[in-house]
Amino acid sequence: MSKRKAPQESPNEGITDFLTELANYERNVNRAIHKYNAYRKAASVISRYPSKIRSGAEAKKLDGVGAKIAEKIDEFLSTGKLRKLEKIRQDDTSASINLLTRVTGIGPAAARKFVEEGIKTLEDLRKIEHKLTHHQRIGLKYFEDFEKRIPREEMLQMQEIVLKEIKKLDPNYIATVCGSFRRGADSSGDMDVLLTHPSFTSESSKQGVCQLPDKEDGTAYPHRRIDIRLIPKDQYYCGVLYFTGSDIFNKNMRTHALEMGFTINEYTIRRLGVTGVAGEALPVECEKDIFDYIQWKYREPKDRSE
Ligand code: DCP
Ligand code: MN
Ligand code: MG
Repeated sequence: MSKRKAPQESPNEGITDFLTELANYERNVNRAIHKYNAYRKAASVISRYPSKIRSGAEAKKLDGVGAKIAEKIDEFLSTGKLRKLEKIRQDDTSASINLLTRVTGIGPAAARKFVEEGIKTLEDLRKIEHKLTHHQRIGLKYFEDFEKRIPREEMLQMQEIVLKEIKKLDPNYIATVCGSFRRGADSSGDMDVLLTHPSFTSESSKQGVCQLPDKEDGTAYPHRRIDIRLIPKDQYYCGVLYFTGSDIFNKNMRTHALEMGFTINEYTIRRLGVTGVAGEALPVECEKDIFDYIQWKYREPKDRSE
């Protein structure tokens, strides 16, 4: 998974930027996932609003913008900043936790633990490399490269190479590049590859690095992050659906599923009994099967931003 979201062109970029910063703060520092989701949702709906927002009240008409966020928008529009964010930025612990979570493989819990141990910078991390997981070590080594977005053109080249290598290992592999790439994004934070094989029954996940051969003018490409997940065949399409996202789309789809009496996760779709207990995993042969169970019209990956 990637930590950098694609920048979105919008007349309300100032607002969506501060909402995203608040969202990350809630997730990384407070581990308040509901607040994180609320800010993300508000940022997402505002980023698609076509005209410049003039007041909190105007924003509040949008689904996902409540009174508290409207108030912050008013403060931002009249003063050009937010006191809450200014304070957060000045707080040493928050700033350190935020920095460390930018290393892939370091989540909010690990970041807090490091900071409490006095490990606050990338330099500090390098000194305790032996204590890091393999994933974290890769994240630290390629910190700058991994923050760069990957243009679609490069994703296409990487896809060709990765799929060819996989087929070479065994032509029976089934692989799909999911994530923002599958949704048609112009650029991606990483490459999310889902892999299955008719004979595989247990899941595993690997963090890889790839670098395209140098460009014709001799300059080198940055190192890119590849998330490869091996998934049992019977769970493959629930995995493809989940890892195609977006995360907001996934959340909406799950909410609808619950209303229809189903529970969906990255592995299975199951029917909920009257007592709320989930039954056996239902058979799934393609993504559309999952939409059909919950009586939702099929949506192409490019139409799954929310
Ligand atoms: N996902 C999710 N909930 C999360 C994290 C991920 O539903 N908390 C799903 C939806 C994402 C997919 O996994 O689309 C891949 O995760 P990424 O973080 O790689 O997100 P994207 O590929 O969508 O964006 P990016 O281009 O930034 O990598
Ligand atoms: Mn990813
Ligand atoms: Mg991705």
